[in-house]
Formats: sequence, structure tokens, C-alpha cells
Amino acid sequence: MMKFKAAIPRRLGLLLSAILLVVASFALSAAPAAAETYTVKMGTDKGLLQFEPATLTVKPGDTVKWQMNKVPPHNAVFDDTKVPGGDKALAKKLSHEKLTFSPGESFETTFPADATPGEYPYYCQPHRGAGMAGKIIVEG
Ligand SMILES: [Cu+2]
Repeated sequence: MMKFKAAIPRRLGLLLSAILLVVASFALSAAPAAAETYTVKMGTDKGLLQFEPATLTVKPGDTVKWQMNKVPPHNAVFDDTKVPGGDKALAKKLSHEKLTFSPGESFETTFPADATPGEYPYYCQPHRGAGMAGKIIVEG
């Protein structure tokens, strides 16, 4: 191998280095996409007691932003009996119990890079009885 390389003209060696550099930079740009932030409206535009979208699929590292839209107050509490593994501490960490009242008011939850894939159901405490519930699906 070394013998062969030594036989390649210097100029060709430079060309190969340049090609390698281009290939390497393509490999870098093909690295996993940056984490995204998704917005879930609390209360639909039509004034229904629902999260919109009610089901949202994300990847570990992504952030979900819940934004107060209509018919307040709202919050988002993860169901500690239904998150993967029934992890109560995790459910509490992901939850936002503080109520939002003003349009545009928001809170965020970032799903950790090592989040367990699966379904994370949550609900709005004041409107749980009215069926205001949503679900985040974390992809593997
Ligand atoms: Cu609500």
C-alpha cells in the first residue's frame, strides 16, 4: 500500500486529499438533524377544549411547546401511570402544572436524548373531565 501510494504523482495525491475533504464534509452535513420544537395549541381555534394537534410524534431531543390559545385555563400534566415504565419522577419532570390564562402564554418540555421511545399521554387538569387530553409519541 505504501509502495503504491509513493508511486502516485504528487499532484494526484493532492487531488485525492481534496476529494476526501469534500466527502468528509458531506458526511458531516448528513449528521442527525438539529432538534426541533413543535407547538401544541391549548384550546382549538374554534374554541374546543382540546389540544391541537392532540397526537404529536417527536424524536428524543425535540422540544414540545404548549401554547395557550383559547378557553383557558390550561396546563399539561403527564399521566404517571401511562408514561413508559410508569416512571412517576419522569412524568412529573415533563409536566407543567402551572395554569396558563393569557393567549400566547406557553411552556416547554424537552424530551431528553435518552428518552424511552413510546407513548406519553397527558391531560389538562381543569378540563380532564371534558376529555382534554393529548399524547406525545417519542420515536426510537
Ligand atoms: Cu384545559
